[in-house]
Amino acid sequence: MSFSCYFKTDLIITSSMPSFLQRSAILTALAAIASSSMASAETINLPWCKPPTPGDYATRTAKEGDTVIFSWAGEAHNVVIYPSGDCLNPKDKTFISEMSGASYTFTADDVGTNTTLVCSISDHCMVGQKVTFEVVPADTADVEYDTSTPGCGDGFLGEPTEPPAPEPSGAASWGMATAVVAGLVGMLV
Ligand SMILES: [Cu+2]
Repeated sequence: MSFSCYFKTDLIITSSMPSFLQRSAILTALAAIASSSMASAETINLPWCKPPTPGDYATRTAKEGDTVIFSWAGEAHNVVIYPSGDCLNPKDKTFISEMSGASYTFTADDVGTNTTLVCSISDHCMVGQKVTFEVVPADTADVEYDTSTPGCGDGFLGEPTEPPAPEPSGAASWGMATAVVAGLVGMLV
């Protein structure tokens, strides 16, 4: 009686082990695929000015997880998200910063939308201190970045070469984690 019980338990263990190991192996492989298929996030350094002659920053593309850093010297500016894309309509605005080095990391919620950042000081937005990003998914390959400005110098991609450093932001890592989870769920379904 006791022998038969032991035998039965042994069978259950040996038959359930492989499926557990296979599951782990599949999940590990999926995680690797999800992370390798994601394009790496860019840091977009953008000089931020009131255009010397009225004009807008060209509408440009960024992907989820990318961070844009606005820098300026001298004249006071700020960075505020205007969901309306209209200088005269601040509805649901999000204040980012009034310090040079202001940064914003595009989130999963921004994907498929136009995210417009403006300077809300005086008439700055009205004369063109306003930039719109069309936000594409994090795994988009070959995004063409535009770091031009309407008259205050060209920006560049990569880490800032001098202070101020970007403000700490949890948005980048959160966006990254969301993308990995979303990728895994997509593959499992
Ligand atoms: Cu300004």
